[in-house]
Amino acid sequence: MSDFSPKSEHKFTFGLWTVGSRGADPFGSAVRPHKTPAELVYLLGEVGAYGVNFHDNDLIPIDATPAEAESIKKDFRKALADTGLVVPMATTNLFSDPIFKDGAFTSNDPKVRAYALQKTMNAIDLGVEFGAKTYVFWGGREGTETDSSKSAVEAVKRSREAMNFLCEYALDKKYGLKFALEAKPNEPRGDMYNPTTGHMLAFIPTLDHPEMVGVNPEVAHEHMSGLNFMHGVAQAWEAGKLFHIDLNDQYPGRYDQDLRFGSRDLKAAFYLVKFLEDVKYDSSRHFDAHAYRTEDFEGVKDFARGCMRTYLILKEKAAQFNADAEIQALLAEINTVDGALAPMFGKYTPEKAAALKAQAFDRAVIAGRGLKYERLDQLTIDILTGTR
Ligand code: GLT
Ligand code: MN
Ligand code: MN
Repeated sequence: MSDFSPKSEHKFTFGLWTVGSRGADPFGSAVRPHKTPAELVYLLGEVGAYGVNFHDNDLIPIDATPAEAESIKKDFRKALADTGLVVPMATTNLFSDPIFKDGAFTSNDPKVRAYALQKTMNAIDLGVEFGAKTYVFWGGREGTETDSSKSAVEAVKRSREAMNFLCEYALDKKYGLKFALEAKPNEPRGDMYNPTTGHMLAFIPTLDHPEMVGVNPEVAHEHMSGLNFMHGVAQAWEAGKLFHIDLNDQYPGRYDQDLRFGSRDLKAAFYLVKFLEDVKYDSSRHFDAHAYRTEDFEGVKDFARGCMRTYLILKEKAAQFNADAEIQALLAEINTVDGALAPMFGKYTPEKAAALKAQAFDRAVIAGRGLKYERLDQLTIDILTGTR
């Protein structure tokens, strides 16, 4: 029997807002009672998570007095010590309070932009106090319903100015933080700026400190756009920018579902896990998802255990795929090596260009070869369904 129990080496983390979600949606109120941050840490300890992440206001309500804040922090710190959970990531809530109704860093109102910077600096201090090494930015309200209201170019400039300011702040304080930008195409705004991981990857090199800024791609957010999530993750990885990842699931073309990891598109989840394991991704595997609204807190534990279990099952399936002789033979056949052509590839030289131009290609013969991808895909299905 395989062991699918989570261990610290897997770096499975959950946000306080994930297991703490009370199941409210735009059509109905909360179905689960409030749990304190400390209670949620004990819940995560019980299911075997490695770490917990938070927004400033998941931990400390926006209107808490300094005394209340201290007491919450004390209980939270004790829960972390009791369970051994760590805080690898923290973030700022720049979307819930009405002040952010038209954005935070991209708001037209300089008072809102200034408040967003102040709130983020305080939240960074709080995250660092609990040991966070990665700081996530999700611009939940950075967008529009009507493009009559804002300049999209100005929004990019304002976003850049805010990120540059906050990078300098973290450097000034010697926090050793990495920033991870999280994209989403829409919801809660009609349209959001920097809507995909690809947009974020294009934005980062325009910053003053691109080396400390990467991405936090989320499965659901790219599936909402109809994109292949693993491809975006691979591009971020190749660029050295995969600092963090939000795992969940999502049907394309729907509202933000935040489903249990792997519960909707098992095949996409398989390719993602296989990718992360093949490249030896070593940061948090953060489940940014919610239990169904039908669940009580026992169901929330089922949900959290399910996220981790599915990941580990798919990790085993990936190892099986890599060890499968027939699959590897097919892959070797597909990835042919042609020694005669090798000298024509790579960095341009006029000689290579001339050699390529002189080369004869038999298009019909080359195109006539079947690639056996049907067989390869069915073998993948056989592995995923446990029939192989
Ligand atoms: C919010 C959002 C998530 C983000 C979180 C970080 S908050 O739940 O839906 O995708 O990662 O701000
Ligand atoms: Mn997320
Ligand atoms: Mn989401």
